[in-house]
Amino acid sequence: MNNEDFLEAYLSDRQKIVDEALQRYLPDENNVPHDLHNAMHYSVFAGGKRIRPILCLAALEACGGDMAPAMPVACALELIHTYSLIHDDLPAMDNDDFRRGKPTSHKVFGEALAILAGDALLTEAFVLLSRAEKVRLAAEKRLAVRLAAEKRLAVIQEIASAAGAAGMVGGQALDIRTGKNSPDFEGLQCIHRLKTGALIAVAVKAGAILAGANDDKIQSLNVYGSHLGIAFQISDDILNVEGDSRLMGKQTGSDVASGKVTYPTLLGLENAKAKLVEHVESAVAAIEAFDSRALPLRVIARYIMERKS
Ligand code: GRG
Repeated sequence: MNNEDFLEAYLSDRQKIVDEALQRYLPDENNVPHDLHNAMHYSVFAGGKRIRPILCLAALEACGGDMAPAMPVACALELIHTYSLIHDDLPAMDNDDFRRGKPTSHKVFGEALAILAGDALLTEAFVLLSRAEKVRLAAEKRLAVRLAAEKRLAVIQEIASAAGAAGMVGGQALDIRTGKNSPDFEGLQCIHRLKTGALIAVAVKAGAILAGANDDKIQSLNVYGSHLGIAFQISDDILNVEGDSRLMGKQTGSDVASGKVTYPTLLGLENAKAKLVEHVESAVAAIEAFDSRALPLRVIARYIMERKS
């Protein structure tokens, strides 16, 4: 199997596992209040790629960890990501009507409910993070293993700070404040290291912590995740310039039209592409010492460079 076929099979298998877990973990759509639960389900199952949970599981796998007890953590990352997109699309922020080819949450449910659906997803993520997944090791013995409390706490702290004012929310605030104010390259890197990079980097780091990896490995994976996070944002900016709007499920060209400063507008398209390659290569180099169990992380890094949506 070549790397491309491997990646396709790997992503589709992991997406299926994550989707099944999300169906199990998310409060039932029929719960009261119906419209709130409907709005939560609408955005969680609107066709996301599940890249953050997949990265968490791939890092775990690279460190020899067991996937089942980590599923609530992987899914919590997706809930936080989904909340951030719902709020990012609001009229007070990016005011976007479409995401993933579908009307955005506030277009379907109204602004107030979209805000609340985002709030509820963020809160639900911490319900999941603090929850211990029971894993039946042997059906007849009904054995259960739970994530050790200290690992769970370390992961909760890492994810909370990556999602909050020192991470994603802080990056969004910087972006809103300085985005159009022509930030220089350093300013742009700072915004995206926080806004997009922090959650991607912590997804990888959480996987390593859950697997019980040593400090060296956690550090290497953190470097991998940080480069990948920036690479992800650069590729998103490039797709906004030359991506296929049908594959993206949203209008392309919006960054230039709105005068937003992005990697391509700041560096030029070719230099932005070169930066993307640089970050992907640095990510892959950071995990050079890992064995073949890190193959998914290596191919995902290449995928970030070549993705079409
Ligand atoms: C509102 C607190 C708050 C934060 C919003 C991440 C973010 C912060 C906004 C998203 C802006 C954006 C489009 C950034 C580009 C990179 C990115 C996060 C793309 C969307 O992530 P994907 O491609 O989405 O993983 P899917 O649809 O696959 O889930």
